[in-house]
Amino acid sequence: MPATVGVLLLAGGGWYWSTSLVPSTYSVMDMGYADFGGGPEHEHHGSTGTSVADLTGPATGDPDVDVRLEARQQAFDLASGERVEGYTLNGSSPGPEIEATVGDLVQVTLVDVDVSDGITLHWHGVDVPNAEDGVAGVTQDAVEPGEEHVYRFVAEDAGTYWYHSHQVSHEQVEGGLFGTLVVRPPAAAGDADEPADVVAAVHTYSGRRTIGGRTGLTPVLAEDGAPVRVRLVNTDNGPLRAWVSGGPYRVVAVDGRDVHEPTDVSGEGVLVTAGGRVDLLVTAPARVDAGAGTAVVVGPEGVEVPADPEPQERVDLLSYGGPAALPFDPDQADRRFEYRIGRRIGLVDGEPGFWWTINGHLFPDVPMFHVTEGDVVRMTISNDSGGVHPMHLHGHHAVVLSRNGVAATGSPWWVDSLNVADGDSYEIAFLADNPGLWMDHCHNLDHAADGLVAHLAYAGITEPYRVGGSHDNAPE
Ligand SMILES: [Cu+2]
Repeated sequence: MPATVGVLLLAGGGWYWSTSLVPSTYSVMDMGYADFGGGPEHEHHGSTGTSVADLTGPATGDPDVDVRLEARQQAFDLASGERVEGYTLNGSSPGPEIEATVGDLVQVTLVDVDVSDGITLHWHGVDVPNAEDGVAGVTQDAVEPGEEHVYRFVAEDAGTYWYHSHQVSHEQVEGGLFGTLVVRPPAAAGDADEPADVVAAVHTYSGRRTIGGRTGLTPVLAEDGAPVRVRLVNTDNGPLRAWVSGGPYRVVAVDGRDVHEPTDVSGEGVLVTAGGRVDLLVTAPARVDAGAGTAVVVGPEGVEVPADPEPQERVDLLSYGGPAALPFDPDQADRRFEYRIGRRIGLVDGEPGFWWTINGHLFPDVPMFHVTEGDVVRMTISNDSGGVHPMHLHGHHAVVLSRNGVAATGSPWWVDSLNVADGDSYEIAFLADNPGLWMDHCHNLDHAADGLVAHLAYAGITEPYRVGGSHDNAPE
């Protein structure tokens, strides 16, 4: 090969290599390229405007729920006794179950006792004000050992939620730095007619599937014939397939939003998106299996409910339940975005690999979705990457309009976490009603760490935080 050609090739390769590098510290506002979704364009590197740091919950007022969570990196015993290496909150994983009633001011003081990478807490599915969202380098700095951070927000929507670290999240969440949050409607507080209620957070610790940190069976006492609400929370990276034995059941809520006119289900299981929640209403005696030998068994003391084999079919939320009016008109969309997930060979941060792409682009050269407060936004999320991607937009709930061209006909299907299987294409819509800077990423946290991350930015927002930097902020 002539020397000049070799030099040119080397120079070309060097250019690709250097443009793939991720700076050691940067503002996510400067990532990638602006995408205005066909709507009005605005200044998108604004130095004036409202700072993310100022978009807090109520600064004053006595909290109705006041929790202090101390995070440690340690070996600990699961509720079922097995010893694992990971992270705890107040000495256990999952951390404490936080309970609130709609309208409550929730205050959580997060203390990093000895987690050397630093920590945060993200309120998954709770559409909190931006500064309470708990994303290191985006909405706050990571909380370092010896430091604490106070989160304050009003619990506005009843439902099943969870909280987890959003600093080095692919390690910390898998290692157990999470817990659940349940917000109940005011009428339910102390109402004897309300069904019994159990939270079933499914998590795999070092290869051990658990419910509430327990391998095997989790008994829940209930009289024969009593309705029981089982709140499934999928805290793992992959989709959870659950099913019910012992009689028909109903899917009464998805991602913290009630299903309208749910109907009885038999012979079908449910899929819970990674990061997502599905609330089931079962009648005792019943058994809810979450795979790998884990199950919640509901009934009188000592009851045994044989497990049916896992059904082949699963409830299709596209057509389940009855339709209801939406709070906005998706046909009057102000912006339309595409979030097309693929995979190709290339360089990310100088490393050759077979990387996820967004609209054909590799991290960090990915779209920044820009909106203005009040916009009705449509987004098509499609996946041709060979993997499953649980897509999670922070700070908003979106309604599913269609899958693979088939329009939704059931209850409005609201999601904060949507399982997008390989080959699938979903159209969703949401109202841009929560100003700030929000992650819009894959909740298979290993995929996020590999660059399947974009952001939604509102006009007029400024970003004081930096990924990297002196706090080593590393949200993924
Ligand atoms: Cu993914």
